[in-house]
Amino acid sequence: MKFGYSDTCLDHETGVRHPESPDRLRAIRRGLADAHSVEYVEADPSERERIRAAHDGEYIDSIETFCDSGGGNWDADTVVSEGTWEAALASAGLAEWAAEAALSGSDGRQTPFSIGRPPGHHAEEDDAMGFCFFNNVAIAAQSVIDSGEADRVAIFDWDVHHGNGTQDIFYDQGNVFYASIHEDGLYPGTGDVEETGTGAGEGTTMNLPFAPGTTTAAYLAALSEVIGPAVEAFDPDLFLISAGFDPHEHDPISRMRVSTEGFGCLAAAVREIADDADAALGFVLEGGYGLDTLSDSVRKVHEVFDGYQ
Ligand code: OKS
Ligand code: ZN
Repeated sequence: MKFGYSDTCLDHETGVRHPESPDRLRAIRRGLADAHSVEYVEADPSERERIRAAHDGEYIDSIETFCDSGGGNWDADTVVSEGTWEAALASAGLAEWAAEAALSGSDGRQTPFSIGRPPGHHAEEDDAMGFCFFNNVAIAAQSVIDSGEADRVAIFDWDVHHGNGTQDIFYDQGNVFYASIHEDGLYPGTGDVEETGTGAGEGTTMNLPFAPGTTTAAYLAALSEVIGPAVEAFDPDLFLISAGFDPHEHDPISRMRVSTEGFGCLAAAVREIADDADAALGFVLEGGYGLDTLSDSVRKVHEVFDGYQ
């Protein structure tokens, strides 16, 4: 696979006991070190204009000012350092790259995977939360729509947490479909089955909250029976995966039970959906906090595309 990566994403410092650490990216790269066909692409950071595709201008300014002042706690979970501003722009830029690379992927059709941090799916139009500042996947989706590279984008979020930010940003839009499987009762508490969109977006949001302890098999059944048919009916040009690895059975902050092999199965399932929908496919990293489980699982996704060794 082609991995979007930038050292600048390491400059978002969260402190010694924070699970969303720069070591996550180092672990992923270590895990891929002896795999074939790994290519790293350092995409440009997002332009402020592109961040505006998903965020309020005053909010963007307030993040910049907070970083310039040295940072601190935005909320109890969401920590800012001086390097957060550049890292957040880099992370959004990598997601934009993934969307664009997927859509222009006639050259060998290498599936792009953006491994940026900070993650994005909790970030609202005008607020940071849950370790997220800019909603990387939303910026990527709206940017390729704004540029005319895509008319319709589907997003499937397999992170263990509900992507409240992504859902809200697109809640009233008919050109972006958002589907999430998440652990019921976990942070941030949104993502009820009854949240289905509004106005032009009615029916373009789909939430499947699953009980703690759910295994890979249930995820695969949901993909083949519910999410796959809905994505195919939506008929997107681009299918983006908000790929969090925190539903892993050994992740420290969730109780879901997807195995390392299981993430390979999820990757194969979304590839099949993209193929059936005739849509380009790209992955964008969200959460995942066990360093070994994260790196093993990303490697497993890579192997589904580029062969087992
Ligand atoms: C509440 C716990 C905060 C959890 C943040 C979740 C981050 C994440 N004190 N989102 O996908 O992985
Ligand atoms: Zn998560």
